[in-house]
Amino acid sequence: MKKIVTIFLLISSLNVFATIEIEIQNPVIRLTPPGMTVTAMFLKIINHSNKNLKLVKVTGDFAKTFELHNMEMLDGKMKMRSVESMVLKNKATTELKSGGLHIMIFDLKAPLKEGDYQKLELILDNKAVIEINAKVEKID
Ligand SMILES: [Cu+2]
Repeated sequence: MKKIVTIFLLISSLNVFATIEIEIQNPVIRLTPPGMTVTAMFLKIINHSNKNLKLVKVTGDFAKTFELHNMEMLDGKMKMRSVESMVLKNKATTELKSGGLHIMIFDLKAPLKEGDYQKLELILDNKAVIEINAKVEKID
């Protein structure tokens, strides 16, 4: 039963990507220790279109606040700060990864469980909404 659901989600996601020419790979949410309500999310976003696009917003029901973050060197230390948008260059892959660009998730409504999927929406500057299912994983 579980397998059928997963396959269906995959097909419906592919349809969305085909229309807007954006491909999402390996969306993962970092598993948090018990009691922690802040985490981060990583993924690869491939812009197959001829236009540069921007990721401007992330939403989801499982947490209260989603922010776009980047890491920067400040006084010799890596610090993260929120950014207004992330450029998705045309015909290129934008990688959100630990130590770089990432999506910050605040105020989780329930503890995350390893292997679970959480639904999110990525919103682009051209108003495209990309629905994704991100897997909760242990990430260093
Ligand atoms: Cu952050």
